[in-house]
Amino acid sequence: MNLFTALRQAFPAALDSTAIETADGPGAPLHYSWRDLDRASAMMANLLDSLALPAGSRVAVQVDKSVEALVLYLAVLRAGHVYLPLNNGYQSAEIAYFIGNAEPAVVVCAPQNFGWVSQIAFPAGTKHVFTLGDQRNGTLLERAAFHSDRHTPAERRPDELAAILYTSGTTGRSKGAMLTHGNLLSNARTLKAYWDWQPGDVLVHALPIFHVHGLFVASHGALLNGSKMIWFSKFDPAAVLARLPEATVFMGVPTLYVRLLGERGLNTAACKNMRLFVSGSAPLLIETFQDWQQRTGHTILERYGMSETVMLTSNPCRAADGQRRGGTVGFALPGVGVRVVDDQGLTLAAGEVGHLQVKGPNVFKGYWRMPEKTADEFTSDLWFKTGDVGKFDADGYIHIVGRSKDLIISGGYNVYPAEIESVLNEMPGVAESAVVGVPHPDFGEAVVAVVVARPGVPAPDPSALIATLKGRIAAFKVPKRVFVVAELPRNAMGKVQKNLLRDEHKGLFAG
Ligand code: MLC
Ligand code: AMP
Repeated sequence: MNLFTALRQAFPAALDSTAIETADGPGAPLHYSWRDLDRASAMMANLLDSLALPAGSRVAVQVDKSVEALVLYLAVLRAGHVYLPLNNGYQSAEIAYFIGNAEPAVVVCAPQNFGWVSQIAFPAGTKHVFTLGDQRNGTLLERAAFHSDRHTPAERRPDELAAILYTSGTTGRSKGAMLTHGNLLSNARTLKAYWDWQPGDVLVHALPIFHVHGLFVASHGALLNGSKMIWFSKFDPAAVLARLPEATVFMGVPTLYVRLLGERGLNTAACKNMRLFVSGSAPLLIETFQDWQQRTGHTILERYGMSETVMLTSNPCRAADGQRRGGTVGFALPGVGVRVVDDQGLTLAAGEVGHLQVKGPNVFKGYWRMPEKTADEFTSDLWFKTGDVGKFDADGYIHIVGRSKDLIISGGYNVYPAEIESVLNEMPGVAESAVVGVPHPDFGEAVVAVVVARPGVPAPDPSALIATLKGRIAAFKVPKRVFVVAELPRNAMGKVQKNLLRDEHKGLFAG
């Protein structure tokens, strides 16, 4: 079934009740009814239909968060195309790669970016570039206004593509994880049941909608339950706190919890109607888990997932299913298989640390146009290698203790050291570089670069390197600090010993 059809069927009978209330942005509060979501997505889907796009066309979207951006996602599903969300921090070289690789038939960008985005997209073969602003403006809405507000959703089989999410690999080049209607719908239904979504639940939505967490876990959760969302275009801890008393469910990356804990008004009264706080995308520190319990009386439910798999494991929601334990990501979700194996692929016993591998209806179809990479990431018996390292404890709870992939997670965003190193290595004055993640009180991990100066030329200036990087890669990837050294520590095999660099700089952001 088309995922949109399943979501649409879950809309409440009272179509004129509020589906989304904006909490910030121009004109807030704006109330969007379920009927508005249905009609607006129909108009956009009709616009897409009118373009007579080939089957399986990708629609790449890099826009600021808005309700209309969510409607566009629904419209792409509805029309049966493949949604390709892009972080709005990406710069032109990053966008050029995604457009070149995915070859989208349609690109939607922010109005202020139309000039440079269209200069990338049209030569790459994209036929249509629309704009969508965060003030209900842009050519997408202007054009959609001419179309009917009725639309029959395209039939889609569960194994047909619904979305492609780009996620990087060890090589630093991003791979498009192909997610099907079946992947997304099965996961959304599993979470609806496991997290015990209730009639009357209200979700505070404060995450970006270009990644799994905000787009799928949070939005699908509310839509599939017919639940109202209080919609933030940007996370602001004080503003979110002010709306918690009206809400029952909140989802965030650990940084959001850390920042909310920084608000003096965070207490049991502010959370009196809350039913569920969910954390994921990065490890939640046990201190944050405990401080939250103390301040609010609520136990955060930590879960674990990936772009390639949507959600994999979760701490229990209902008391009958068990206790929520800090420092763990709970149990495999119903229908999901998780195993821990050693380097040879042999399954390990509880307590033993190894590679996490997973299986289930939620596991993606493969990387876009990269069959070899896809084959590399699956075992011969078709378990997906997550690149995460963990263990089961004696009670069956899963703990993530590290990663075998060289990845930094900063404020819930993934940063691939290899990508940053390759950009740094091309800069004048830089002979080579090593990028590591070190503990950061706000972002969990912060990106730090260590560079070796090229002999015979003036040593590069760290702040100049940072400034140059800001023009080339998304700001969240830019190292917070750069150190210039004479040489990188290497082992006998000549491999850079990143553990020594991490150790050396671990106290950089302490306190
Ligand atoms: C912003 N900055 C960051 C950053 N976010 N730096 C490092 N890491 C981050 N995550 C930098 C900006 O570049 C800028 O730097 C400065 O901080 C202020 O920018 P801002 O835009 O004002 O930041 P802010 O709005 O405060 O954003 C912080 C944040 C945001 C935590 C709210 O990063 C965020 O929404 N994170 C959530 C990411 C997420 O949804 N992840 C889910 C992935 S899905 P400068 O130098 O320019 O001033 C996934 C699967 C799963 O992983 O399991 O869910
Ligand atoms: P992404 O590629 O953005 O989907 O990020 C997925 C990665 O985020 C996983 O492979 C994990 O390394 C990490 N991750 C997600 N949730 C958690 C969690 N609760 N604890 C630790 N790591 C997590």
